[in-house]
Amino acid sequence: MANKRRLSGDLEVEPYEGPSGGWGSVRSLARSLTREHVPIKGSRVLLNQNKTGGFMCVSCAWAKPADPRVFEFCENGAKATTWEITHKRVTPEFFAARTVTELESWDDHHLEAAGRLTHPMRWDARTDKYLPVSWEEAFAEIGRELQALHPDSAVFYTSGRASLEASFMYGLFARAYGTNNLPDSSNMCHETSSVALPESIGVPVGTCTLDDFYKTDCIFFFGQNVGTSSPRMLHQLQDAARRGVPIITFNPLRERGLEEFVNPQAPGEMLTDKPTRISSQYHQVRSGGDTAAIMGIAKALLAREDRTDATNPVIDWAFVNEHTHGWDEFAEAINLCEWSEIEKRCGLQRDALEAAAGAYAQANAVMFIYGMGLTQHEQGVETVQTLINLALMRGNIGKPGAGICPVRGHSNVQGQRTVGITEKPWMVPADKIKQQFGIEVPANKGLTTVEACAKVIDGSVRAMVLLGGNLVRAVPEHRLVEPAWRKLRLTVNILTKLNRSALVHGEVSFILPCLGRIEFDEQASGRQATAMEDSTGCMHGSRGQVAPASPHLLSEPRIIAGLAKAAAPGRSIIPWDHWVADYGRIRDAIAATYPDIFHDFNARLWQPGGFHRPLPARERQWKTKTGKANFIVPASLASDPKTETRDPDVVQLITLRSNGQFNTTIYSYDDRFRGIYGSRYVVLMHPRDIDRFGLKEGAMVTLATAASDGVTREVGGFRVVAYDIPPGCIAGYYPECNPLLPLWHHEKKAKTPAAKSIPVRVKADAPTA
Ligand SMILES: Nc1nc2c(c(=O)[nH]1)N[C@H]1C(S)=C(S)[C@@H](COP(=O)(O)OP(=O)(O)OC[C@H]3O[C@@H](n4cnc5c(=O)[nH]c(N)nc54)[C@H](O)[C@@H]3O)O[C@H]1N2
Ligand SMILES: Nc1nc2c(c(=O)[nH]1)N[C@H]1C(S)=C(S)[C@@H](COP(=O)(O)OP(=O)(O)OC[C@H]3O[C@@H](n4cnc5c(=O)[nH]c(N)nc54)[C@H](O)[C@@H]3O)O[C@H]1N2
Ligand SMILES: [Mo]
Repeated sequence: MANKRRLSGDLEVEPYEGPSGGWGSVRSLARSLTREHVPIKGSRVLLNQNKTGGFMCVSCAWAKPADPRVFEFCENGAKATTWEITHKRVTPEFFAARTVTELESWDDHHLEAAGRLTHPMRWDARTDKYLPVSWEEAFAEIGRELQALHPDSAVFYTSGRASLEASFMYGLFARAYGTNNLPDSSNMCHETSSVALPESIGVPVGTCTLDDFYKTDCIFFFGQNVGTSSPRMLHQLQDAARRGVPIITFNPLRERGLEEFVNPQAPGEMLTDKPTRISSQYHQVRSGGDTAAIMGIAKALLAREDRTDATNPVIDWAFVNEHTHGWDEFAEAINLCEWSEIEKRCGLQRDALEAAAGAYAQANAVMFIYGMGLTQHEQGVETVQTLINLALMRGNIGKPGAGICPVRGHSNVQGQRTVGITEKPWMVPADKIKQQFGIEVPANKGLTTVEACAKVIDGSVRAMVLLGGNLVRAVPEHRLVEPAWRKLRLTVNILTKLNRSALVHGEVSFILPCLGRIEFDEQASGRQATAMEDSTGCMHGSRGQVAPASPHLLSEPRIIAGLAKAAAPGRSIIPWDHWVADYGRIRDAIAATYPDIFHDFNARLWQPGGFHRPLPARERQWKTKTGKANFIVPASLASDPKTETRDPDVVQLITLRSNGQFNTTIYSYDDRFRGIYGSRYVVLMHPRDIDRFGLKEGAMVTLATAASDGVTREVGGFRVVAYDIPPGCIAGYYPECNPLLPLWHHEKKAKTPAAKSIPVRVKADAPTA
């Protein structure tokens, strides 16, 4: 699949042979600075990115070191910064010139590229336009609308960017109003981890910190695209690789960031352009084949154990005996797995899995890193738990250089859960909330994202309040969700930029524009800071750096206070305005509610490198039902048993992010590391499948979901691109492929949409004359 090919007017494909990082990322950064018209100021702001006293990146949640580099940001973090501090504006005049129906024809890129929202707006039915409204009127009307509804028919969604302070207030507001309907982006993301990890090891988050990268002997890397999704981690991976640490990767696609890296901040490296290899073994597992692959590695380990003498065991018996529960059942399950079945399910050969087991057996301290490739499957919880089983076999939880490391997405998605954004009332300290804030936490469980969509479709949800994000685009089943969304009574979008969720609106609809994290946030007591938790359970403070995009913007805490006072008056004893005047008071309230994690919050926030939450599993204390770390036997070797089919015409569609996007924010139509330029309407396919389906590269195809529930799910206009991907698996981009994802195709327990394995058929489009 060599060489540059032009496959249509827009689409060009040229396999990317370079490393991740390197000159390519410097050029890409320069382009985004120019495009957003922020050359000088932008580059100064970047110096304060992810530094103590500076601001925390609005892109991914990867850990921020205590001793940062001069430039502690990556190409994608810089893109996110320039995207937020752009000089382009979406003003009342912008809206006056266009109806909402007209704006609906704009794509995701053009909507956000129009710039920052400047004024609160209310949709006007007569003209089909958003018209300016005062903040007071907006709060009062939203308050009246919400008060007229049953609280459980309103949903309060959060995207994972909102700060600890805003998230804490938002959770209290929803509960004071009377509902636990607090889904968040995590419901589409690492909710799988939030369910899997507590059952296995008694903590809801990963156990690794940055320090472990410097002590580890081996890294297993499953289903995470580091070069695009968390590029700053490449520094730690590069350091490990240079020490000779094996990095063993499982991913259906050969992602460049997992192959080679040149540190764009190391002048020597840039001059010689000599990349560091990242993965030492690369296993192109079939989508959904990870449980089988991990069971194969476990089987190979057990076989080694049988061959070695008792003085040098492969299994860490001391750990297994003292710290774990369920070994016998797990060992029996391993013995019952046939190699032929394992190979068929994961598409990898036995000797490949034995090689992975060999590296594992030789390493003393091993880290297990994973992302959406494991979580977004029907049985993702079991896959994650099987991975933990593998870690437990050699005592790799709770020792330096070892542990489990789910790589979280949004910059504070982990923290939101920590401070009470959850639909599960038993996850919050109801007694403390009652006592301190006079709020009765409703007893009934609220809605997850998928459940909320189902209830929008059946009409029982009437109001959607979105604290950030672009829910209409991010969820599955667009064809059913969008028309139902338009029948909502109330939609409220608290946003920085215009997106589709503000256009697909209810009878009463508001856009409430807020400050971004990079902007100064002035309140009565002066300039405010906020806090967030990174992927390694570490809290950091963040201070704005630039003047707000418009004088009419309010901060998220202030907007939440406005909504709470209007929609839930007298339902709490929270002094909302007093809190907003000084966010330190919100942090004191967080500390009083969650003292184990946040004691002395204000004092500790500005320590270099932040402060870590306590994690009992790191100390080998197991807060599980058995009081031990649990081996949990997966029910099936397949990660997607329900939708698996023997029909050879049905392939598994993986929905991917490109290097030119942050979720539904589409910076550009290019995906440099995959060599795809100019269009996102592509489907990556193995050449054998292209032949088998009688297609040619560049052919236009329609994808149709293979499901027999009477709903037609089709998207056309994709160009076929020949790609190194396992036969039987194809890949396309999220969110363009989301109409193909049935709402019911989700993780069994966690309800995370199974976006990495959608069963589809490929049909050639009739050639246009
Ligand atoms: N630039 C950028 N950064 C981001 C984001 C972004 O959109 N753009 N999004 C943020 C968010 S919210 C999140 S959650 C994270 C997401 O970051 P990731 O976890 O990296 O998510 P994806 O890019 O969706 O896909 C992950 C990888 O899983 C692989 N994969 C797919 N199916 C399987 C499978 O069955 N098994 C295995 N082993 N691998 C599989 C894919 O090939 C891909 O490389 O990134 C965050 N950071
Ligand atoms: N098929 C498929 N679907 C997926 C996924 C997948 O891999 N495949 N991934 C899932 C995952 S992991 C996630 S996390 C979700 C993402 O779902 P969301 O978090 O809902 O979506 P984003 O695209 O991150 O939201 C972007 C919007 O956030 C707003 N915004 C940006 N900054 C701020 C801010 O500071 N404050 C406020 N209030 N608003 C702000 C902007 O207006 C922007 O338009 O999508 C999920 N959907
Ligand atoms: Mo995510």
